[in-house]
Amino acid sequence: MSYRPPRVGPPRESGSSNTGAGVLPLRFFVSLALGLGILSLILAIAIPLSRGSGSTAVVVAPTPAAVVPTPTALPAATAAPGAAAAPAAPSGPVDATLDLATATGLTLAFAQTELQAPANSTVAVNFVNASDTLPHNWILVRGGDDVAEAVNTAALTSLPDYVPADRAQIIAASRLLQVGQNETITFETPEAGTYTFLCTFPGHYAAGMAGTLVVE
Ligand SMILES: [Cu+2]
Repeated sequence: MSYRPPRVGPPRESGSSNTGAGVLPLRFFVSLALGLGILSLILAIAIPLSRGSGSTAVVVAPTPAAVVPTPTALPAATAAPGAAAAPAAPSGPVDATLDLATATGLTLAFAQTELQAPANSTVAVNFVNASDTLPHNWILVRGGDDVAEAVNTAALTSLPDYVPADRAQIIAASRLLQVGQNETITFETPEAGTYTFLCTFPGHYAAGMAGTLVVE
């Protein structure tokens, strides 16, 4: 049996044996990374500059002005396409004056269901809402009950007076009169004939609030 003296020296551990060798690669990689960083920075500055100098490959972004829609002109407030404008009230002397009232209370009717007027004349209708409960209007149409029916339907959405914007079939119309209000409507009568007038407040014509103007 021979004697083997214990080993003297640094312990043989894998971690410590690599310490001395790892210093140089670490410094190498740090400086390499720094060098690459500086190089890429230079390239990042230099490449766009070279491309911008006379290169046709540069894509020009669309200008925002081409995308933003140009504002269109607002339509005139008084322009109602396809609608016949209300005729101007006659300014000359009145040839005939007619009194017209609604029924009182809740009755859906005119107090006068037949009026007479001369043809092609200036006529004034003194219209009174005699009801103490309901609003009413008065519309004279250019025809009979079929025309009145069409005007009444068109009036449903014609706030605030329930007078349609298209007045081609309307000879004369009051505004919507509230309880106790009155209005004088002056207009030119058409040629001889029988013309229907009605109230276009929703439901009133259907309940029979209508009459006739006999023009002679
Ligand atoms: Cu009415």
